[in-house]
Amino acid sequence: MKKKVFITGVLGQDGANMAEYLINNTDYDIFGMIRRSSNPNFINCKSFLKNSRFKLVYGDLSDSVSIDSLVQEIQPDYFINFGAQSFVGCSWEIPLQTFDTNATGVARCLEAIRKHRPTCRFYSAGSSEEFGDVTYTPQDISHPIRPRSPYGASKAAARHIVKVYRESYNLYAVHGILFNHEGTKRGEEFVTRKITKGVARIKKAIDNNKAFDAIELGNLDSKRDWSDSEDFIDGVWKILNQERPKDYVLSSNETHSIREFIELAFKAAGIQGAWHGKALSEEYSATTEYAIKHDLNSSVLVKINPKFYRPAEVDLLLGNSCPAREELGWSPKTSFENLVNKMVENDLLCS
Ligand code: GDR
Repeated sequence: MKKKVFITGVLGQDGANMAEYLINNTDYDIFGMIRRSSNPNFINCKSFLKNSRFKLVYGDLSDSVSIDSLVQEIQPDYFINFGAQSFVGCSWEIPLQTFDTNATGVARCLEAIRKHRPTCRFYSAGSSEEFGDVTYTPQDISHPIRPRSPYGASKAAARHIVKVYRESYNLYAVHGILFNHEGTKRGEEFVTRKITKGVARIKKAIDNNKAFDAIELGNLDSKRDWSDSEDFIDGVWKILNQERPKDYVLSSNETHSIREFIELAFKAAGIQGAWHGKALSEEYSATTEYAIKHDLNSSVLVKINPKFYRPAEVDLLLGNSCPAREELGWSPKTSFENLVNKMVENDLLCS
């Protein structure tokens, strides 16, 4: 009988990339869970939505009845939980919903598996946000849990409950610690996509001799370890298919600032810029030469808006994914520069 994979969060970046990966690399049947919404966005699923091996099902991580029934009915061989309130910045505004979906939601999944399908392999999407205000660099799987946001705390709680169920009930349940991962399916509120969409908007305006507004961002000082989501999906699948369950870190093992991302993104669109000013007055502007050549009214490309600052920040993330590389034979293929170029090219085409 064909194996069955149940994926939550299938409309999001990672869920859609995982469904696409499994359609292309296995003959398994895929069940993608979506929440009831009057206006669902299927843009990330367009390549497989009509595939005969893919089926959409309704459910909600906050509703144990739905999770329980779905596991009982489908009897999945793999349960991959990418459903989440995944936006750190918003987690201070909706801390309880964040915790309920990201932590209690994981307990609901594990309970359903324990009761109805204990042989099912479970993946919990953990995050480098669990490390928070880091005590050493690079961060590996043994780094202490020191979250700085309700989001980070919710993912840390999920990690604990996965361990408890794995050890108490002998389930194949793993919690992968994934550092930042981006791509052309990335949500527009995350800083990378906000930048690449903004660059494409500004480039289009310049090409059409129109005025444009600068991209407004918050803290430019934080540093992140960015990879391509598609590379991570292969790593997640390898984590799920070991002989024995074990948690791993997935990361690029490089760190870059938001400023570096901005510089590369404008460069990819052929726009030359430079930094001016400090703190809240800092701006990234087109160089004088570029502004004259393109007859720009305003040359400001990026400016600071304090509303995008967070109540507490994770300043530096840099992962150590050597164990995943050595033990799983996994490694990321896309470099930081190629990731930025790919995202900008995609947004230039779509703008
Ligand atoms: P992050 O990603 O919080 O690292 O979590 P995000 O892209 O939201 O922020 C990265 C850094 O950029 C700074 N920043 C801004 N961020 C956003 N979103 N918007 C802005 O305007 C802006 N200006 C500056 C942030 O302060 C932060 O330092 C991501 C998510 O995908 C999580 O779900 C995942 O678990 C972790 O990565 C690993």
